[in-house]
Order: sequence, then C-alpha cells, then structure tokens
Amino acid sequence: MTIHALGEQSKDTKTKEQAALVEKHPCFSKEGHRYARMHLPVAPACNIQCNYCNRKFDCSNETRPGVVSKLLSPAMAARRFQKVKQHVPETQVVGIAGPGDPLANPKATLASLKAIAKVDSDVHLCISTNGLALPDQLNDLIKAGVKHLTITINCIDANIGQKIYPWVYFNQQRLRGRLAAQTLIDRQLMGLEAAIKAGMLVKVNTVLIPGINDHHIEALAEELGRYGAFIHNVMPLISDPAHGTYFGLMGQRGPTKEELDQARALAGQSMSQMTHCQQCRADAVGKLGQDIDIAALENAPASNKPLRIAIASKSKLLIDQHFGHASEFSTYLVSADCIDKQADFSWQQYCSGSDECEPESQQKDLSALNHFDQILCSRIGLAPKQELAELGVEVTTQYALRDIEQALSAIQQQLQAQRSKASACSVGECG
Ligand code: CLF
Ligand code: SF4
Repeated sequence: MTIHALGEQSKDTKTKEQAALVEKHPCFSKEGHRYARMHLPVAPACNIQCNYCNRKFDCSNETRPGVVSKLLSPAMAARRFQKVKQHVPETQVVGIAGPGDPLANPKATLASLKAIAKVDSDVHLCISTNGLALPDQLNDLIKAGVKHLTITINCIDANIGQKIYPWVYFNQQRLRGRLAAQTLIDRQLMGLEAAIKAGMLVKVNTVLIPGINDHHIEALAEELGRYGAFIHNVMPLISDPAHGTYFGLMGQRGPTKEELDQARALAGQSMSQMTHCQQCRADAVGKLGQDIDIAALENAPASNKPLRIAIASKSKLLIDQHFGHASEFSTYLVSADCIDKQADFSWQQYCSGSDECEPESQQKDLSALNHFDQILCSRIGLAPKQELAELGVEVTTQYALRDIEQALSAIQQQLQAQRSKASACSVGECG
C-alpha cells in the first residue's frame, strides 16, 4: 500500500497509525478515492467573517458556494447517515464542514459526532474549522473520537489577515482590523500545535487570493511544515459577484490556473500538497467528484430495519402522558410491513410529577433512552427534547391524546408511502 500518493510533493507518513487514518480518507489520500465521505450540515453559525463568504451560502473554507438544501439536527444527521451507509457502504468518513463553523456550534457538532459514533463506531470523524475556537474545544473533539482535522489558515501575517477578515468574535467581543486578524492567527497556530501534539492528522486549507495572500503562500507553507501539518490544500478563491460576498461584489478576482499551480509548487517545497479538492458543499455525500443526490436518497426505500418506538401512556390506550411523568414506556417495533408490541420499558421518571415543570429536578441522564428512534408523548419540555435529539432520538407530540394503534398505523403508512414513492422513482416515473 502506498499511502503517500498525496501529490507530487508527498512525504512519508510518519507512523503506521497515521497510515491507517490516511488510507480510507478520500481527502487526505488520493488513494482514498474508492471511499466516500458524508458531510453533516448541522453547524449554521460562524464566529468570524471572511470576505469570501456570504452566510446564505456554504462555508467557503470547505465548500463551493451553494445553499445547503436543509440544516439537520443531530438526530436527523444520524438518520441520514444510516440511510447513506445502506446505499453507499463505501462511506468511511463523516465530516462537519458548515455551513458555518462547526466549533461555533459546539453543542450540535458534538452531539452529531456522538450520534454518528453510536451508529458506526468505525467511521472516521472529520472536522473542518476556521480554528478560532479550536484551543478551547480540542479536548472535546478528541473525546468524541475526531482524528482528522482541517484548519483554514489563509495567512500568518495580520497585515494580510485584516484584508481577509473584517471581524472576529472572541471573548464576547467583536474585534476588527489587525487585532482581529492577529487573534485569529494566534488561535489557529495554537490549535494546530495542540492538535498535532495530540496525534491528530491535520490538513490546512488556504484560500488563494491574488494580490492579497498569493505572495505569502511559500512562507505560510514553511511555517505549516515546521509545525508538522500533514497536508496543505491551496484552494482557488471563488468570487462570483452573484454569490454576494464582499470580494465578489468588490471585483476581487480568483487565481488563474497558472497562478494556482505556481502557488502549489512553491508551497510544495515545504508541504505535501492536496490537488484533488472538490470544494464541496456542506451537505455533500459520496465519493469525491461523484456526489450523490441526497434528496433522491432520502426518498429511497425505507430500510427493513423497523423503527423502535417508545410511548408515554397512562391509560395504555391513548398517548396521554407528559414525557416527564412517565415511569415506563410501552414499546413497539414498526416497519412498513408490521407493528410488533415489545416489553414495556421501565424508567425513572424525568420530572417530580407535579403539574409544573421544576427545572432543578430535571437533571436526569437520558442516555438510557438512546436505543429508541422515536418517543411519542402528549407533552415534553424543550430541554429534554433537545437532549434526546442530540442522542439521536426524535420526540413527537403530534399524536397527543390519539389512540396508540392509530398513531402507530399512521407511522407505518408513512413508511409504506416512502417505500412506494421510492419504487415509483426507480421505475422511471419521476420528471
Ligand atoms: Fe469533508 Fe473536509 Fe473532512 Fe474531506 S471535504 S470535512 S477533509 S471529509 Fe475534501 Fe471536500 Fe476538499 Fe474539503 S474535497 S472541500 S478537502
Ligand atoms: Fe464563512 Fe466559513 Fe469564513 Fe465562517 S469560516 S465566515 S462560515 S467562510
């Protein structure tokens, strides 16, 4: 196995452990092209502003401009992953790359990573960040099992940086000018050093902006080499005015192919270069250059694997109990073909049982419920609902006070409808 076919300037991989990490990652190794990656669009906010970014579009650090079709909650992300894995079993990498910055959305990012690891503990977890929050969140990423990291570092000179970043939000303050750029650069380098020390495989992305950082790429790559970054990805600025970015509207052009080649050649003297980047969307799925249509996939036949459903019911006939008051759940397996009653699930109720919610009493660990796909109840508070979503469990009150049988049969009909819609598409009735 040649694991260093990363580009003309490849260097030896340092350890066997790294080799295993590189081998199946389509971005870190050209040989990883047999494998697919999946991005989870769970991170809408950002803590900096780049002049090549318009928040209506995906993060330009990792994505070509184009709206994310739909933001996902961690629970939705886990379900999408299950579906993708069934249809694209080569999916070896799950990344979070926007549409904002994953570390500016730490709760959703970490919850999504946890939910994915629960579904498949072997999948490689990958994060792409601007690096501002990295020093604070590195430990959490390591604990979550992230081993592949990308930091977008466009320069290490704040005089250049202030032309790229109009502001940086740090320590509850909006910084501007040179101070903003210096703060970001310091944090990026601090995070880079710590991540490498912790054994992560770190790629650095640099957006090449003619007249702004093109003369600086060689010095930047030298510094990245000194730190021990694994690979460098010099990407061309995309600055179509139609995208509404500051650079696009100001007429800042992107590099020509010759300029890009030259920058990569200069940077390649110090750093292995990635040259096969697709500047993908924050919701991209599939092998690089062969993205699959996620909307079509979401309409694909439901798996035969039944949904595991828990119901909060006092009467055992109706869905008539508040989630917080349930001390046991009726449980069912529901698929397009059958509804099977399972053993009741005993549970230490979440609230004290009084009519009013008492926040201080709501401290229970909900992870024992994480083997259910859905919980049906009459009411639920926002906090447990969010916490369960982060565990990959969807809670719905849409069947409140309805008959259990009717609710389960409505869910089954949805699964049947999904199945027939997908089979109609597969015989060419679409479009
Ligand atoms: Fe995604 Fe980025 Fe991970 Fe790859 S993409 S988070 S490292 S799994 Fe890859 Fe896409 Fe280029 Fe990014 S081709 S934009 S480098
Ligand atoms: Fe946009 Fe990404 Fe820059 Fe944030 S880090 S401003 S989302 S390009």
